Amino acid sequence: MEENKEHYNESDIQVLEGLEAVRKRPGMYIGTTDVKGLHHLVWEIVDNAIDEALAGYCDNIEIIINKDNSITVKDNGRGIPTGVHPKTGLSTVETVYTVLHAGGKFGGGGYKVSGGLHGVGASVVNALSTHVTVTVYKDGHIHEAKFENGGKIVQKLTVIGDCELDRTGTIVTFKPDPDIFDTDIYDYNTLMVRTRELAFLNKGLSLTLRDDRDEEDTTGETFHYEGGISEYVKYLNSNKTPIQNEIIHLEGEQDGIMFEVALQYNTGYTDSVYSFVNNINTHDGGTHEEGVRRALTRIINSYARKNNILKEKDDSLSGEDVKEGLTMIVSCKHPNPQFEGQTKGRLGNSEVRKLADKVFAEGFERYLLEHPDEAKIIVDKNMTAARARVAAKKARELTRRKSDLDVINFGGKLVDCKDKDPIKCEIFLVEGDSAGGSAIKGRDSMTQAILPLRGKILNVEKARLDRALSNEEIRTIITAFGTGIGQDFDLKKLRYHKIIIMTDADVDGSHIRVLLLTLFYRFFKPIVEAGHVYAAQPPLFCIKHGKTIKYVLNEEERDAYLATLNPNTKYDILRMKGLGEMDAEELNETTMDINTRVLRKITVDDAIEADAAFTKLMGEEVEPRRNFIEENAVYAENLDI
Ligand code: 28F
Repeated sequence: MEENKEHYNESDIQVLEGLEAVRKRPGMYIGTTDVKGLHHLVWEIVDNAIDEALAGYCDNIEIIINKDNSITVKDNGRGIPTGVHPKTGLSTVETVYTVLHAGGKFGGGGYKVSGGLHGVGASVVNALSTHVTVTVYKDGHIHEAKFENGGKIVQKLTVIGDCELDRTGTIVTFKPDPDIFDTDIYDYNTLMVRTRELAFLNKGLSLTLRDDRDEEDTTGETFHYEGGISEYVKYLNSNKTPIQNEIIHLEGEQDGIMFEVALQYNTGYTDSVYSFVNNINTHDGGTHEEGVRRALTRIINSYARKNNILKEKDDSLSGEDVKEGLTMIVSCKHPNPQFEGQTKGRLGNSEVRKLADKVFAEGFERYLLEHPDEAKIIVDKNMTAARARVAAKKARELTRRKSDLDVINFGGKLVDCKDKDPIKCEIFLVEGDSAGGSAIKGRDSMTQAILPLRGKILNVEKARLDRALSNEEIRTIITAFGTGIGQDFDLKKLRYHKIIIMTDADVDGSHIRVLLLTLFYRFFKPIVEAGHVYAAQPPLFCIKHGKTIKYVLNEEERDAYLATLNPNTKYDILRMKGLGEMDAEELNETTMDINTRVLRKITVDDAIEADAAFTKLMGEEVEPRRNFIEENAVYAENLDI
């Protein structure tokens, strides 16, 4: 200890202990150390650049994925201050990059308006990286500091050159530590989707993403939206048919709280409403969203009554009725947001409800008065939705009564399993009768239920709830799941914890799978979100080799297996045609047996992207659907069971 004192002073030790704590428990600071955590590091750095933009000093941010999967972020802001920080005695650059929570504790003036879920900043990125370089252009000089090995400074902030006096900004390069993260490979699409979202949410700001691992990417993609969230709505409605010409965009400010909302109705039946606070998606809504929804319902009702569209005897339109076909983005920038709920995905500040209500009510009422034709189209749509709601309620009651009576007895379609413990039970939704037959014979009757799908699955993207509920296949699925639907939905009642879609590995199979996923996503979203939905992966090839039979999923696996065989053996490769051609034993062994099968978990990492993907795939446009391929964003990850 005595010796150390010659090299380290008190604050050095505190710094090292702080960064060491981050390395010991990275999850506490960035949530996870999987691929999600890896990407999280990028946003921690980008957020600092966005704060500089929100402060009004930066309008251009670049993100570069370097060849070695390190990341460079550049901005044209004022540059991190280079002088000595009064509280630490270190340069401000070093302070920001080594002192935990420096942004909050040491930051004077202004407020952090952006910031990820954890908002832990640059020092955490430094702690979890093998190399970090910070370059600041400021006061005619280029300043640089370097850190290695989890945030240890190896080059104090030094002037390494000169630049034009008016050139300012910050450049940060970091390489995530492979000892910390499960993977060190960045996914372009993941970074692109969020980069684009940040551009939508911060109008006027240019964000460029470039992938230097890709020889062909020389310029990168630049995202810049003068219209901000209006353009987000336009993007989300791009494969839908809007029923208004314009996008309504309203904004207001009070006591440093900025609130804005953009919306446009379309001919569809689902709603796409997303809300954000300080650029963070508030999945569970909150006061900003509530204020808007309340005002929307109130203003539409009063307009409909005043214009005698709703008669005195008619019931008022409900919140459900006015959201059908609504695409809306709500965005709030708040200096002191209170995030509530288990996942902190809900805004709690009550003053925002009032502000949102006021801004929305005034602006929307004026819009309806100034656009009588469109007002009529909107209210007519709401009225139709109300009638459908009543019809759907009746249909739902039918399914419910059926499920209450007897789950085994619905048309003899479902072949249920004996065990009743949902955790152990699986249901296979099987394409076609013949595969259904093999699956019934080949299953483990204790835990595996089979539901053969005979008829066509209705495309729920193009049908309202009441019509969907009159579809036989859909009714059977709802009854089998046991959860109910719509307002009655209850995840706890799910009868099978694995819902396995078993379709052929061809285009028709993909189509059926997408129809089912659309149904699940639109009507049973919590089931998908909770990770209960899987796709079975029937093999594409069967390799017979002497007495050995090997099934493989794709060409790569086939070639890899063949490479292991003695080149002098005479083997047979059979291309498997379809589930229906396998007998019960084969189907069991290749696709159903929990010991040998490979399942793919269907995940919804990004609800907004999944929403856009389903609209594209299943909406009016034919072309995107035809182009549907396996590698869709909706099937985010592989999972072996
Ligand atoms: C590539 C990542 O990190 N950009 C940043 C600034 C600008 C200032 C600043 C940052 C002051 C007290 C902390 C400049 N001039 N991009 C970035 N640009 N941080 S980070 O200040 C740091 C705070 O403690 C800045 C005047 N005020 C602020």
